[in-house]
Amino acid sequence: MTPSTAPSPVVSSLAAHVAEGLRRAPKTLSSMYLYDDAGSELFQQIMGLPEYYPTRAEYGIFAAHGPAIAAALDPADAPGPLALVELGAGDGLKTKLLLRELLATSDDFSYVPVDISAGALAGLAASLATELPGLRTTPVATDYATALAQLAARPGRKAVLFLGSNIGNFAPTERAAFLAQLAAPLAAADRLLIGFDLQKDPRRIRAAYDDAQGVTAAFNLNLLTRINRELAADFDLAAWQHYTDYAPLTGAVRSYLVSTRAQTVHLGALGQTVPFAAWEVIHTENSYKFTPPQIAAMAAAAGLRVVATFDDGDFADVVLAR
Ligand code: AVJ
Repeated sequence: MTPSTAPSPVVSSLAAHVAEGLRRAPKTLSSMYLYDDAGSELFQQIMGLPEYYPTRAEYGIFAAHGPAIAAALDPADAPGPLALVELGAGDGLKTKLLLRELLATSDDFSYVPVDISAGALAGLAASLATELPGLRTTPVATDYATALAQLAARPGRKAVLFLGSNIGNFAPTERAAFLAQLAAPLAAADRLLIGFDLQKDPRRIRAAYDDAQGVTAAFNLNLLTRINRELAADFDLAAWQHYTDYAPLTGAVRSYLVSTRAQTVHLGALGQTVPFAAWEVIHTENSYKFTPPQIAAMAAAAGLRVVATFDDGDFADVVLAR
């Protein structure tokens, strides 16, 4: 197979990551790799599902409190141009509410959407060009690690958005480290807005990750399709299932790909053969749910103070500062 374009850093890290993750016990793959262009499209569909409440909850919070959120991100007395940097921007549907607000109230601001999916970013840039033609937009297609390094090097006032409970993907130790890295480059007038999905009826949470139409299953299974394509592997999609559970004691939703029979998978690009026992799983995603006291404790541990909280009982958007 002759690739038509040079592999991006994200693709070559897929190879290293899969090689390592499938040697672990339990076998584990990072949810970061769920978002190839097909995966990003499936996630768009997930956001519209009746069971998947977080996107609608956060959209509702932005629709109800747009002016107050904008004011918390862009304090009236703060000098200089503002860059709104969004990690994991996706389709930007919720963010557009804030962008409209800031365009009306802020005299000099620009938008820097960061996403791992170039396809999702291109769609976002195109929709912004028609819907908010006055907005200066600089999309960046990269992963969080690179985005954090760029953030630290960026001069000028900034407000960082990390919406949609993307923070729930981190295991607790990684989460604390990530928050500390987000906090480090913040100056006094800079802000950080994080969306946290809250602990609630466990059945509602579980249903959000195991929808009746099977879109979430397709999203998770797409990881195997991606590995087949990009790493010349031979996962038999008919022998894998999506499974997810919610543990109220830890707040963790965990998603898995389950091998429905004993099988051996070849990863051509890695020269690696991986055996799976019947019903062995690959852990593919964490989606942690939080309580308000946990959120306060995490912020404090990262050296951040809470500027404002917008909480509808299902979801909380928290504005933080150093
Ligand atoms: C985009 C990471 C916030 O964990 O809720 C949705 C991804 N996975 N359904 C989440 C997801 C399965 C989503 N985040």
